[in-house]
Amino acid sequence: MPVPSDAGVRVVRGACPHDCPDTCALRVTVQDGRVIRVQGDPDHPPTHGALCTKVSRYHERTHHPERVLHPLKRSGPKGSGRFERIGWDEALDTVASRLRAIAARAPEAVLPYSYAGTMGLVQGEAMALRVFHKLGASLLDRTICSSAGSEALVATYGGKVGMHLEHFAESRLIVIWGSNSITSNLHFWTFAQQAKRQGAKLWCIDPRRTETAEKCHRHLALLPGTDGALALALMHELITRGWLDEDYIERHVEGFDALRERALQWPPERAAAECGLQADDIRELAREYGTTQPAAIRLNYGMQRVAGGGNAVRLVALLPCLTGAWRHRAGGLLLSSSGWFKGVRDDAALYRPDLLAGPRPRTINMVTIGDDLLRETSDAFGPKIEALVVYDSNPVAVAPDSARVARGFAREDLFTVVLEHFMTDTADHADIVLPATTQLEHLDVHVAYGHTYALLNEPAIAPLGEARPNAQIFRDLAQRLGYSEPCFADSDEQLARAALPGVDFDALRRNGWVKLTLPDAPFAAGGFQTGSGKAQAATPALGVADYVPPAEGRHAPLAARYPLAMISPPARNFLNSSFVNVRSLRDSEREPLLEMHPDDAAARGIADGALVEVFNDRGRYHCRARVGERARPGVVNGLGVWWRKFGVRGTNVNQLTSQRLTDFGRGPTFYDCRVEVRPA
Ligand SMILES: Nc1nc2c(c(=O)[nH]1)N[C@H]1C(S)=C(S)[C@@H](COP(=O)(O)OP(=O)(O)OC[C@H]3O[C@@H](n4cnc5c(=O)[nH]c(N)nc54)[C@H](O)[C@@H]3O)O[C@H]1N2
Ligand SMILES: Nc1nc2c(c(=O)[nH]1)N[C@H]1C(S)=C(S)[C@@H](COP(=O)(O)OP(=O)(O)OC[C@H]3O[C@@H](n4cnc5c(=O)[nH]c(N)nc54)[C@H](O)[C@@H]3O)O[C@H]1N2
Ligand SMILES: [Mo]
Repeated sequence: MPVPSDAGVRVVRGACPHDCPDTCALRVTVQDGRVIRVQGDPDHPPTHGALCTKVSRYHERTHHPERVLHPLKRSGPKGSGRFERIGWDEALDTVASRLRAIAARAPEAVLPYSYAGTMGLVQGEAMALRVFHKLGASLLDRTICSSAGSEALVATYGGKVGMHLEHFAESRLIVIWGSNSITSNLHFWTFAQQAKRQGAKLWCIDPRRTETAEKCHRHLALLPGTDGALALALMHELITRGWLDEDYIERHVEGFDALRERALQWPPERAAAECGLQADDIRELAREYGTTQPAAIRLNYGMQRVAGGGNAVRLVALLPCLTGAWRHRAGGLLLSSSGWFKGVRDDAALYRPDLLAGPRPRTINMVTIGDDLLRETSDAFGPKIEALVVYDSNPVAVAPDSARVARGFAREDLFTVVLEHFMTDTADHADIVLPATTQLEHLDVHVAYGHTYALLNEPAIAPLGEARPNAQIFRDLAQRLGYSEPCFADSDEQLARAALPGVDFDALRRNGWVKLTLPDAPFAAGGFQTGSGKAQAATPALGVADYVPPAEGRHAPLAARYPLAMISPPARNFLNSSFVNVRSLRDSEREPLLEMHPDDAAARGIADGALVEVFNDRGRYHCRARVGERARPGVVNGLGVWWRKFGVRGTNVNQLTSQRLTDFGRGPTFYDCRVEVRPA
């Protein structure tokens, strides 16, 4: 892949690499080897020429004075952040020899840890998984975000599929459920606004009064983790008022009788008590949802990070099947569109699971890294984790129960390699830091989970300093490990072509993006991706979808000592823990905050702006109280995800969250967390 020349001003086609449903098409302006502007592609329908504040500052991140631009080796105690510069040869030789020595005894003692720092198919897992498969390293269950909802959606529709983003513009009723769209799905919000201007009614279901909730006509601020009860009460009303599409149910829904029986146990009064809502508001939403067509639901992952998150997604996903909303292209539901790409991808060609020789290695869940790094060798667990290779992730900041995570990363006997752009909380704990390129410096291809376009990202500038693309770092490592299969020599362009055999690569090169060819109203006549072609309300293996209350809800014994529920949703100017170190964006967020309702604050003698201690049995976290109506009574909002080292006392909100897993998908329960607050 030739790197473009440095002279003059050029505009290069790119794609936003971040973990966000929008996956924007970019136009990157380069002058004299520097990126001077990053803009949204006006021709790409979902992007519509607009970018979020963060990504329009992407060049500030790439050309940041604190970029890690050379390999580093630790020269102080773990976590001290003291490092010295070394060359690539020394760095790669050290990593290869340590991994080889450990793998010779116990390959599963090596663990890769990665998530979606980049969503690119080339710089994400392609070469990395080939290397770890060949090494026989432990497998990683990549569950930290969406696996509860994803598995639940697959259980219901047979795939991670839903409405087309663009069709929300034609909906008459939109329910925005567990999503702060203006913060985390801005390009959906554009279409919702279009619908609103044409008279559509917008409802928002979110414990927090977000900027999105403020702009909807109605906001139901339910207690976290109670969405399943609300969905059942809506069904109760649809059933008892006769707002069902009996014909659609008869032909295209499996297990409705069992579901009906469940829903009849949830009159609005019962759900109102469980959810902390008014029964009349539930009735009103049910009436509007049951009598308006086309009606659309934008569900997002915010509501599935609780003990019953999977069942809640099953229940909500069944609503449009009961009213026949799917008959219209502007009706139905969107949680994820990523399953639509199945037909054009070839994951086996990319990730080469065939390189896994011998017995299948054990799987470690990334959510429980806090506990797992502290485990000794045992029959049940297998070998103690001796080496960790982290890329595209910042687990010391983003994983739950972070006091334990930090303790694990501080182990002197753990060999830790971190591929990064910056000295994050995780990189501070590395033995070897390897400098990685950013999206502006490497080639990649992308699919999306909030729309149905594949995208290409061309490198805009040459790698800065001695940074290398992830794929190249793993190629270099494979060579030092003596791996001679031809797949370890594949170039980035070969990987890009192998990733998406169903997409015309030359068209991607010409336009920057290609739209998938899909039916307009995918389930108008059923045709779900399940075995039977029906949406599944109940299956023999899973039983009927049901409400599973939060593990740390109001009725949990823990609630006596910790009377407040805490959620920790994304801050608008950060993306998880990315961008926290970009000055202009951090200045907009100012400092770590806990939003509290005035009643809860007054009861504890806490004034707006006071320093508070938020605590539970897992730890304590200090931040500023922001007293106001964004928080509902009984719920506090600790906006995420700050770097610990920018925190008041070197911690962040994950000091409080638990490693407990969801009912589906072995996912995290970040928003199922009880705390108490006192003035610090
Ligand atoms: N600016 C910005 N954009 C982002 C991100 C970011 O950090 N910052 N993160 C990205 C990532 S990783 C993802 S996964 C996507 C999706 O990101 P998500 O993490 O799903 O974020 P949101 O869509 O904002 O949804 C969170 C919303 O759900 C609400 N919520 C919390 N608990 C509950 C509950 O029990 N029930 C209901 N109904 N609502 C609840 C929160 O208050 C919040 O407003 O967005 C991506 N986009
Ligand atoms: N309390 C709380 N915790 C949360 C959440 C929450 O809402 N509340 N959200 C959760 C969710 S939804 C998610 S998805 C996870 C996200 O957790 P992570 O996937 O760890 O996301 P980030 O914090 O953005 O960290 C990504 C890191 O990858 C690096 N990176 C980016 N591109 C590249 C690259 O090309 N190469 C290399 N080597 N590195 C790169 C970035 O510099 C950054 O430090 O966090 C979860 N944690
Ligand atoms: Mo996420």
